[in-house]
Amino acid sequence: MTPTNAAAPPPPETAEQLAAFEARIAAGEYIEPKDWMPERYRKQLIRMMSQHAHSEIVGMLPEGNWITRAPSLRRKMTLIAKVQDEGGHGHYIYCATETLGVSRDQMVADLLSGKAKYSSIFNYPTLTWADIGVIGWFVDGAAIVNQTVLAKASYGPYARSMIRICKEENFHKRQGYEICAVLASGTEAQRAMVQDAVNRWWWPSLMMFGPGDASSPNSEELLRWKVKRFSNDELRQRFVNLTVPQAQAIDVALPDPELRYDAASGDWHFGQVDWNEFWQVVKGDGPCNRERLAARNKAHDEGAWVRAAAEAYAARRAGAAASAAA
Ligand code: BYC
Repeated sequence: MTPTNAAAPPPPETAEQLAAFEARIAAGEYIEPKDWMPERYRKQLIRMMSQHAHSEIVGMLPEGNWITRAPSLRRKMTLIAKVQDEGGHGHYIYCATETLGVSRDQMVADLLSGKAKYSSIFNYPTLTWADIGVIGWFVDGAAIVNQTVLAKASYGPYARSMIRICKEENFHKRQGYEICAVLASGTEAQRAMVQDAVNRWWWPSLMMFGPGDASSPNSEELLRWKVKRFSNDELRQRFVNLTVPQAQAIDVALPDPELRYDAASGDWHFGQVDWNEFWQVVKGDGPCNRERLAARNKAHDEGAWVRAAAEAYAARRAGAAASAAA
């Protein structure tokens, strides 16, 4: 849902302004914060980018849950660094979203109240160490497919924030795939553990790309304005095509009896995603929705003293600077 700021309504848009904007998009130009843009473009970006930022922040929770239980010091250090990176991604995207005229306080308030969405994938539990491997492999893998394209989105600050994020996601994916490869060539129990995690995360990972094209109300506008460059279904297919050979390489089965290679299209055909489950999770009724929101609210409440201290420090510095200038 779009965060709301109490601001004066924007002036009416003229046909000339709209035509000039569409021409810039058609010419492949980037739109920058101070450029004129239709109110609808601004709103769509605020919706999508704030959801993306929230996803990065909430996405720290399922993996953060395993930092104390990582099986070696190397794995622990890597996981801490990864979770920290995700926090950084959230901050870049919040900053990019603020350039559209919405405050971070408002975005955070909408997340904490449950009004704003974040990616469905983070409402599933991390039950074993293998889940950490599979999140890196599937979830960061899916994010790379989606975000590499968003690095060419028409809104400059969003596109630029994606460039560094994608570089970091590549490390994340490799560490996850490596965890899976090690487990898959390990003992019988380790093989069973990674197979179980793959079975649980495969379908929710396909849901990350959003509803099928026919049920995606925002796609038409976002594609026309070149925020999205490919449809939800196209990116989902690209992810499946990339991931099947990776699963074969480590001898792990993907839990889809319909999976088969279609030589005519060059695609891996896959079965039906359970869209009832998807909408249930998106509407707040997934396995961990309540737990995730409670954890974010608790962290926010417990961080009140940090925000107060930062504000007091900033006020003191501003006061000192003012006296020095006087
Ligand atoms: N989950 O018209 P549609 C990461 C909503 S984090 C929840 O197709 P759109 C990581 C959608 O918002 C990276 N909701 O929407 C972090 C819309 O509702 P509203 C996460 C979903 O925007 C930590 C409605 O369904 N990536 O990598 O055209 C650790 C209709 O959908 C979902 C991003 O955020 C979903 N999966 O397309 C590890 C990518 N899908 O707002 C890793 C940026 C749809 O109208 N976002 N909805 O009420 C996008 O690319 C697009 O927004 C989407 C959806 C493809 C997700």
